[in-house]
Amino acid sequence: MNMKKYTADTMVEAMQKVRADFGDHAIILSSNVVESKGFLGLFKKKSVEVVAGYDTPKQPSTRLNTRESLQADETSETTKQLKNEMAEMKKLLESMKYAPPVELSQFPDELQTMLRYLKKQGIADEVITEIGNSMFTYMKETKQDLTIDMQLEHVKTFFKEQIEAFPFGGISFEKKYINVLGPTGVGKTTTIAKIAARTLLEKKKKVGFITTDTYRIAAIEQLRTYANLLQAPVEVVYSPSDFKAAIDKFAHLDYVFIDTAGRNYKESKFVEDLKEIVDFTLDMETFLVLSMTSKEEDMRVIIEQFKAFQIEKFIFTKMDETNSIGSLFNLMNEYHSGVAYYTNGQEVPEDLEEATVGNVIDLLLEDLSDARSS
Ligand SMILES: Nc1nc2c(ncn2[C@@H]2O[C@H](COP(=O)(O)OP(=O)(O)OP(=O)(O)O)[C@@H](O)[C@H]2O)c(=O)[nH]1
Ligand SMILES: [Mg+2]
Repeated sequence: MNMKKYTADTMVEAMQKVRADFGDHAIILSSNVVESKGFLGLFKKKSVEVVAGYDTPKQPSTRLNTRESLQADETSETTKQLKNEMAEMKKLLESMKYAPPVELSQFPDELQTMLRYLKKQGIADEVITEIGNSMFTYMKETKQDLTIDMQLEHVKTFFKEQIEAFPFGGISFEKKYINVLGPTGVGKTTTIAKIAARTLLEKKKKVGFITTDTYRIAAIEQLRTYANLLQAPVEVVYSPSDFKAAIDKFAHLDYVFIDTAGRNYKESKFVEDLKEIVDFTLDMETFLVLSMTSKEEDMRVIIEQFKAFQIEKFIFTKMDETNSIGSLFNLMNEYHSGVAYYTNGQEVPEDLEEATVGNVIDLLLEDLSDARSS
């Protein structure tokens, strides 16, 4: 077997080099992430070291009588090799999936408060590294210290550039049906009641509610309570034909707010149930409601499950119950989706804010003053 060692900045680059030499027949024998010492402990650089090999293929046998046994031998040998290769690739892929954790100590002291703050907020490590690097570069190029206020401006600009292309703001008022989806207990019903109340009180529009949440009596009662306060009609639908009937009944209304049941949407069957009852082909805006108190990884699973729907924007609830909202930025970036509203309390309709690029960035950075004085 011919063997060769390759060093590259990324695994993708390393694999390109391997392929250039050995074609697609290369076997990865080992792979490592190595770290250069860097300068004064700064600029430590990670690179990937791969040892690859290429086995010269055996000459095909012409002896008919041993052909079968030889084939079996070769097949099991090849299968073994393939299996090893696949296990190796799997390991590599796993290690590539996760960016290495940010090492804050590699950055100058002046930047520590800001970077630690972002870390505490739960901003993704690769984003913190990018911010740290760009501030550090600026300091070196201008030979200037960055005061915390300058850093704040820098970070604001960074996030602004990152998110300003995404859609922000509440319902468009251009579509009659407004629908909220999301896991159990995140605040779907409360939030839709808040939005409907605003629509009725501020826009003076005729509104009504449809609920498909028939799993709990209390859920229907909860929505009825809000609807009664607004003197708005409610239809409870158990089937697609009920849904159709409710739509006909609400023909005279300006806006219809559709509340759905919170289920364990990690299970696809609940997602399918939703598709069955609600007619998503209507002139409809659909929002995915997520609670800021949920784990980012769990929210990610839910977002993946809801990819089957055309989700306009996120609605993030329970901002008041957490001090770390980094996941809001991480998820926006990852899924290129903006935010319609965020909610910060249980009061209907008060505790609802229409999201803008500016106010979500302010939310992220508002506790920095505490960090500065500590
Ligand atoms: N602190 C806080 N509580 C909230 C907020 N939004 C909703 N809640 C509370 O969260 C709880 C659940 O709210 P619901 O509106 O019933 O949530 P849901 O998503 O409709 O729940 P299911 O229909 O059971 O899936 C209630 O006690 C709400 O008052 C918020 O922004 N902040
Ligand atoms: Mg509900």
